[in-house]
Amino acid sequence: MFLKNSVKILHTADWHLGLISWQRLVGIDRRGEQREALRHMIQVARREQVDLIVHSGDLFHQYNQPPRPAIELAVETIMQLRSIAPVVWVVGNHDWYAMGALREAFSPDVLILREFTPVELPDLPVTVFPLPYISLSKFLGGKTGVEIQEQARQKMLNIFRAWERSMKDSRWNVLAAHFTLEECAWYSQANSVRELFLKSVDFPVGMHYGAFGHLHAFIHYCKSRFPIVYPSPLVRDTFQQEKEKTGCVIVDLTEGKQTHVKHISLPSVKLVTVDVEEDADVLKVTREAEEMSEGKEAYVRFCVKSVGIPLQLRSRLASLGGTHWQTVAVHSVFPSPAESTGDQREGSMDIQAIPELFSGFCRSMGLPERIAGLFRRYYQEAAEEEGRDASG
Ligand SMILES: [Mn+2]
Repeated sequence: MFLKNSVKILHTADWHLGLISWQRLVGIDRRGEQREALRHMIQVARREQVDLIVHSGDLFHQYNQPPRPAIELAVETIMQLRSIAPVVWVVGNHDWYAMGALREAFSPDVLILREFTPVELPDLPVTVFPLPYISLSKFLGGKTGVEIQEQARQKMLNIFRAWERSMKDSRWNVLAAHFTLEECAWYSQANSVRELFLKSVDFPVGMHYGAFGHLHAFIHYCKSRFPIVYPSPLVRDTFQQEKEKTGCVIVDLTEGKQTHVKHISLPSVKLVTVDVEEDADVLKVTREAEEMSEGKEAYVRFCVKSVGIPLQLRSRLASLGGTHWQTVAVHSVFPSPAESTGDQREGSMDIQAIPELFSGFCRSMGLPERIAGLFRRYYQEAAEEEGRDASG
């Protein structure tokens, strides 16, 4: 018989308790939604009879003191989970400053990992290798400049080498990290200037599972020596995640078998984008939002195909809502001739569109046409200057 047999883990991350979304227009407190999702997560942990719960960071949203109700929800949930199985929490980028307020909140048997030191769990054949979030400049002691990714990589490799001494054949080695895996760096949360990117090839041999957090999506990366998983966030916090899953994962580690990873969706509010023509009929737009939310609770964003949205239309759209849905954002999207697709559409525009965009902005703000004219002139001059430089 093997010492380690099998172990079942509930892996979660990115709860962002305290999150208030879409503050520019309305400010939606997501606490109710988060509470509901967590209530289900506790049921999942109980039903699956998990042996361990790993939280891979961003328990809280606020960098500073999280609001009291968020702390209460965190403590309540963590303590309930703790009654089912041991809880390990690896600190994420959003958690650092909240720690001060929390040191006393959790019972000492909730393991809060803030250092890169491996921890052998006392009652389970599991060793956790923690990588709590640290910014690039902090990791390198304030150093900046070129090749900082490479410098950071070397330093990280030294840590991994030291870890190898803590790896035992008789235990499950679980990497718990709040970082971007370079292979997944195309996700929107990744930022190579501020953040250290990890390469899967660098991780020490002998790891069994990578419990990651930080990228807000369900990602099951299988091209490394062991599965690396981002379990998805608790709620969708931006419209870029409109199509992404939310929830947690159940991981089955069994001796002699392939690691089994199962995503569990938890209830969360739908996000719906409705495209609107500049001269659209508001009734028709309302019907469309109604249909697209499919009778489910939804937060709706209107994307108006126009350079700058007339104030009246903006406020009409902002006030729309139904029994299940409400408007949380009104955006202006530049209508491109080759209808771009996907989430990049807000950023994709022709450079010549900028004066148009600005004059649309002036109209909607009630600024005199003269200002738009001046802008157009200086913009053209700058563009020509730039052209001369390029050819010379
Ligand atoms: Mn996060």
